[in-house]
Amino acid sequence: MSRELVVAAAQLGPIARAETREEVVERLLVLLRDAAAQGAQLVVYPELALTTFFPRWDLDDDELLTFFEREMPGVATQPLFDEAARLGVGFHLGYAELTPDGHRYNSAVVVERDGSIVTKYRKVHLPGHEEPEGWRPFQHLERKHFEPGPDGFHAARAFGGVIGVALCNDRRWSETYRVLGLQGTELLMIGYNTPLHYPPDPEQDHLQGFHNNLVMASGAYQNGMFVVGVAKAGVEEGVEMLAESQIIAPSGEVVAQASTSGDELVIAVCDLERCERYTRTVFDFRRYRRPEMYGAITARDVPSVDE
Ligand code: CDT
Repeated sequence: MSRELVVAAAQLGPIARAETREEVVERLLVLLRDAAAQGAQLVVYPELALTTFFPRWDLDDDELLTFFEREMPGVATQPLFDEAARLGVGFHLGYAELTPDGHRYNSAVVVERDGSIVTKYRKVHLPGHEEPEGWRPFQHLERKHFEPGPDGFHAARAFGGVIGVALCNDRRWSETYRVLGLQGTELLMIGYNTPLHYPPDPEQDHLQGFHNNLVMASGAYQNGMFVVGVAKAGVEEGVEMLAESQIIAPSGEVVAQASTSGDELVIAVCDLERCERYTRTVFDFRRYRRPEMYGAITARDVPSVDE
């Protein structure tokens, strides 16, 4: 028996600071129609897919808020929702969310093939720094511009399986995959914006692609799930961003990968039944896990080895 879902990772090339929402949505629509023509049932766009990666600047409140969505869908994004429903294709969309009471989150929604929102996720692990640091060639002010997501990781039933969402830096933390794996997640979507240059330790620069695959492939294998990693890539406002969008099977193998750093579809048939090959065998959580041994993972203070 198989349970096949055709998934398209819709990698985006750079988005300019001055690019309008309407212009970006037009690019998203081109990818959506192309994906639908190739049989995709789910199109996964990256993190902050409607704007440039604005945390690279220290912005005043007026300009900062121009990068946020007050509604989802809103006027500019409604055409994407309408066209996806018309085509019978679902999608994942990362965006900056401004709530009615003024909270700012780095968020994503997953929309089913009938146009209904299945789940909304607010990024848990915010990387970078709280205040501008003049020595950096560019900033990474996610910790200034966003609040950490308060809702945690929640799997949802959709697309004939169990899906989960994480965003960018979340993919470097094994807890992300395990918390979702424990809920039975079969397909995890992870949009990312990853500069190739890491100012605190440039020795890591040449390893960005290696680390990207390392964490997502390990997470896929150790939790028996498909992982769809989708980049906003290319040279965006002078900063080179990692491409290498990829779809990874529960075996940890890459089944499809981007070969450019621009707008590109990466498509794979994901048979969600393949997850059980791992979750019923080597990673049968109920049978083999020893949670009573893992208290340090959720304890706030852990005694050091000398205490
Ligand atoms: N967007 C995002 O989370 N990017 C980070 C960059 C490295 S930390 C400054 C990432 O983990 O890819």
